[in-house]
Amino acid sequence: RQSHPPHHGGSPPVSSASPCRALSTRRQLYEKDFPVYKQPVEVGSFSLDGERRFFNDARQMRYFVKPHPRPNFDLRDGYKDRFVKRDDGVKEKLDHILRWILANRSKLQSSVSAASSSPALGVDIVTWRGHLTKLLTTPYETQEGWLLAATLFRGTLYISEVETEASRHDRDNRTERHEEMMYWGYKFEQYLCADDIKGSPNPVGVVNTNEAFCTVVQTKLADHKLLFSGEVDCRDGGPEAPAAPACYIELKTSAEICTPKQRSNFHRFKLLKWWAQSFLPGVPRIVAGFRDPDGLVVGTETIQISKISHLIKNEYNCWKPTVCMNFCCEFLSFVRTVVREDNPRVVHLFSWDPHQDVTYSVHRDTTYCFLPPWYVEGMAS
Ligand code: 0WD
Ligand code: CA
Repeated sequence: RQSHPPHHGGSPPVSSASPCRALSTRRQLYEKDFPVYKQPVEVGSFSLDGERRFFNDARQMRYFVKPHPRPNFDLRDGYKDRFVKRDDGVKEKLDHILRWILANRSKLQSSVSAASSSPALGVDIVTWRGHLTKLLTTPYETQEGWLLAATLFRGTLYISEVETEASRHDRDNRTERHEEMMYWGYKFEQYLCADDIKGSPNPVGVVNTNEAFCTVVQTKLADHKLLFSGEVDCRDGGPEAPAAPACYIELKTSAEICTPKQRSNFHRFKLLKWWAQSFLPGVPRIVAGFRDPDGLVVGTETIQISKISHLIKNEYNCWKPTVCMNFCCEFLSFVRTVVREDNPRVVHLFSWDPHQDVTYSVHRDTTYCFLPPWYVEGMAS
């Protein structure tokens, strides 16, 4: 049995008796019943254009076009001459979501009473879907830690990621091969997506990773009312397609699977990340492209999110969806217990490294502050 600090020496992971300073990420603590997770409802969407400008509409929505069963997509095509890459040194924090909230405040507040104890927005947590994905996979993560900044403002907790030193180092030291492989996922999207409902993909166009279509969903995890946004690759534009988010399709690429060992690793590591990311916003399926080492897509497969838990059941020592969801839920409870001061100038920085507990530090009027003045002032008027 692993040793761990005495202040949370057993279940429950957060002690209510003494002020809690840390949260355990040990898997066994979270092997409980699956928590209540309400069907996510899309409350809106927004778009970012080729220059990363925000639009309060769905102009960047794309439509899925079913590929040939044996496609011959060359994912390397255009990397040198038809690629506009987003500047990932620019940290946008929650800005786009905050813009969306200000523009759509009336839609959110309408159902909320004027009682001062309830959050003015009618939600407990605002964040990116990607940050929640990291929380879901934390009990199984052995490589990369994270830093999450939290601020309580008008009764709502905002959670925004801070880049770790290690991640900054990796970003500054990517190999040319890695840089190119990061392009492959976007190129795959271009082969499968049309800009118009009756259009066709344009594989000779420019890939611009500034462009994004993001859904905004509302849901509830146990007693946490969540509002989050996530980037969506495309939708099913057919006449039978269900309403959003059920019509959305996530596109992924992965190395071709040739051996039982590769299949097992795919189930144990990649499917965990894929499941967590799409389960959160209620995206029901993934279209995966399997590529060879030269970036040629040799086959595609549709994966239903609801079938992933069955697919992995035969893997020894595999991940469990309930552990992911219970950990995320306990982390949000932990944050809400710790962060009590309602103040846009205060940040609690939650920090986690693999094989460690989650800990935090408090920062007042520092560069960790992430709620911009235009948002704080916009919410006051
Ligand atoms: O720290 C972050 N992760 C931040 C993300 C900080 C500030 C902004 N963002 C936002 C961007 O506005 C972007 O549009 O990330 C948005 C996507 O958010 P998400 O859906 O919550 O992120 P995630 O689920 O991690 O990624 C979804 C897709 C990725 O697709 P794949 O299939 O590779 O998972 O969004 C892209 C990527 O294509 N992506 C990003 N785009 C912009 N900025 C980022 C990022 N930092 N990370 C992933
Ligand atoms: Ca994708």
